[in-house]
Order: sequence, then structure tokens, then C-alpha cells
Amino acid sequence: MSSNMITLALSKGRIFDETLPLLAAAGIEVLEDPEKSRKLILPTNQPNVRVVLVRATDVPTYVQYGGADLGVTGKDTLIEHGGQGLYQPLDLQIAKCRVSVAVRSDFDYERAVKQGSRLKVATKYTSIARDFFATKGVHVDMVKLYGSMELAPLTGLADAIVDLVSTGNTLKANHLVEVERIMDISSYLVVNQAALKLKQAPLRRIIDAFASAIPAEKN
Ligand code: PRT
Ligand code: MG
Repeated sequence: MSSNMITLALSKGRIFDETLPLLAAAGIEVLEDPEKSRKLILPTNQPNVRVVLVRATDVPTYVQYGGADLGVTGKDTLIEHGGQGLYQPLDLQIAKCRVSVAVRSDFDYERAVKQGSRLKVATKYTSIARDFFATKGVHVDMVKLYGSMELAPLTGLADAIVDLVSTGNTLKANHLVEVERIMDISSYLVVNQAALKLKQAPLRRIIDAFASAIPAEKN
């Protein structure tokens, strides 16, 4: 990789889509559509800027170890990763959702929590879930999953799930109800700390352009 090349790590889907307007504000246009191309490295209109496509959960890792100079990642993913080696200059206010506790509509969550019995929790977000239930003083047996958390309470794998909720339609479709809201989530710009020193000017230009293009908070 040439030393003046800037590599941005993005995941396909909502993060890629919602980052495009921010890139446009920096004068950067991605030249290929990730939904149509099988390429993992996408060129841009700027010869020294490229985009690498990685799994959402791998974005912080790529940036931490310098596989990418910067990336866009959900706060959920960032918390689970730990954030080591990452400069987090901007809350981009995109890909918004929340982390919540959900249970089957026929499960008495309040009672289970009050009784002090152990709660079986299935989640991909073990770190967020552990912290949350520890603060509440609720003992949990954690079941780590990598997807389709909604299935866990329906099959008896768990009493509760900790998962991302946006519209709530997925919960509703699976007869689950949101019983606690743990935190609000949005996506952050993360930058490799060494890259920020070595490629300060071009990275600062991108960070500043992103900052100027962050969607206004709507209330
Ligand atoms: O999908 P894949 O397994 O490849 O990876 P991923 O799920 O890690 O990535 P992706 O692209 O789905 O999500 C990337 C980031 O987008 C997450 O880390 C969040 O920060 C953010 N985000 C925002 C969301 C949602 N909104 C969201 N709704 N991520 C996931 N969802 C899920 C939610 O868990 C539910 O299962 O989408 C489903 C639909 O949500 P409802 O409530 O609108 O029905
Ligand atoms: Mg997903």
C-alpha cells in the first residue's frame, strides 16, 4: 500500500448507504456499487482514496491494526470491540437504532427480575448485556449468538434477548416485546491513531468534511 493512500473501511448495507452523503461532502465518490460488484476494494474518484468492504463487526479491527486508516462503525460494535487503538472523533448520527431487552409477550420479565432468579439472556452484545444486568443486580446466564437473536426466546434457548431495535417490526413479527431500552446507538467515525499522525493532512480534511455534513439532530 503506498504511504499516501487513504483506506476507508465500510460494511455493506445501511452503513455504506448512509456514509455516501458524508463522502460526497468530502468530494469523494465511490465508483462502484457494492451490491452489484463482487470487489472488496472499491476505487473512488480520488486516486489516493479507496474503500474496503468488511463485515460490520470487523471494521474496528481493520482500523485498529491499520488494515484501514479510518472506518465507520456502530457504537454497539465499537463497545463490543473495546475501542483499543481507535481515535473516535465524530458521532456521525447515522444508522440510528437502540439496544434493548426483549422477551416473549407471555414472559413476565418484571417478576423474573424481581424474584432474583437467574435470567437466560441470548445476545451478540455480551459486553453491553453483562454491564447492563450487573448494574441492575440481575444474575444472568449469557448465551452468545451471532445472529437471529429473535429466535432464542421462541425456541426456549433464552428468556430474553439483548438486540438492536429500529422500527420494532422484527420484534413484533416474532411476538416479542421490548421491555427495557439499554442505550441509543448511532455510527461513529473511527481513525487509526498512528495513521492520524502519518497522514494528518488528508485525514483531517476528510474528518472536517464529515463533521460539516453530519445530519442535524431531529427531535
Ligand atoms: O447483517 P450482518 O450480519 O452482515 O452484519 P450486521 O448486522 O453486523 O451489520 P448491519 O449492516 O446489519 O448493521 C450495521 C450497524 O447498523 C449495526 O452495528 C448498528 O449500529 C446499525 N443499525 C441501525 C442496525 C439497525 N439499525 C437495525 N435495525 N443494525 C441492525 N438492525 C437489525 C435489528 O437488530 C433487527 O434485527 O435490523 C433488524 C430490523 O430492525 P427493526 O426493529 O426495524 O425491525
Ligand atoms: Mg444485520
